[in-house]
Amino acid sequence: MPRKNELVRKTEYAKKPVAANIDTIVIVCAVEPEPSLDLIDQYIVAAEQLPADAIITLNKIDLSSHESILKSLQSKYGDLPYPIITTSKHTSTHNLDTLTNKLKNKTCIFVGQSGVGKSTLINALVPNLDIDTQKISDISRQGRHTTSSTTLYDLPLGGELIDSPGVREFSMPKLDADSISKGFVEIESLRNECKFHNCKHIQEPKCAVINALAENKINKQRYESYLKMMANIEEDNYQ
Ligand SMILES: Nc1nc2c(ncn2[C@@H]2O[C@H](COP(=O)(O)OP(=O)(O)OP(=O)(O)O)[C@@H](O)[C@H]2O)c(=O)[nH]1
Ligand SMILES: [Mg+2]
Ligand SMILES: [Zn+2]
Repeated sequence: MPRKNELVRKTEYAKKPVAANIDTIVIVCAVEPEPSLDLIDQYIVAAEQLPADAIITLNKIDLSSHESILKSLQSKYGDLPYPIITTSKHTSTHNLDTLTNKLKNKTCIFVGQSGVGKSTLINALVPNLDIDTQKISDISRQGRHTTSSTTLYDLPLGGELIDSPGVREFSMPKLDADSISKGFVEIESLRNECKFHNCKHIQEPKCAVINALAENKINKQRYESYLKMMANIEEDNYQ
């Protein structure tokens, strides 16, 4: 059947479609294992490219130290069009209604590091489900890659939730500079103010993004993620 979009992951040997016809990417982070901010930015770029909405959930907020992690997420993403929803399996109804409202009648994929609680959240949202979940390792404090395949479940109120295996890093297939900058909406929104229409916002003169950065109007970590992703394409081009 024709697909309106396709989320693709790059493995060592091939491009691998993960899911198709996605409306929303739910980027699940947790207090533990601690979020990888680079990974969140990569998923946001993927969402903008599909295109699909992105929601960030900070799970396990029953754990102490959740405040500083929430603060850092808010300072990085608070001004961007990606809602941040806090959740926890230990405060039974905690924000699950808010999440359900955003997900209903949509096809949503849950993505993120292993052990953040993707499967646990889906178990809580879909009655009578019993997807396998597993405690994170006591030693490494990382997940154990419990979910090994991508599976779609129906949401009772309408819509579909897709559980996916946790990733160490999400490797997107090679992207061109244009797709990367489109994935950083705050950078893209300044493009028309740069001197050069094809500005890459790296070292060009009269670049509105570099100016905005100096005035703290763009988050520095986001800009650094942007540079890292841009550097990867440059490297690929040389190979
Ligand atoms: N304290 C706490 N633990 C949670 C919460 N949500 C999930 N967990 C625990 O975190 C561990 C990992 O949860 P999973 O649902 O298996 O995580 P996952 O993201 O599906 O992991 P993979 O399938 O490996 O990608 C389990 O022991 C869960 O019980 C939460 O809100 N609070
Ligand atoms: Mg899982
Ligand atoms: Zn620029």
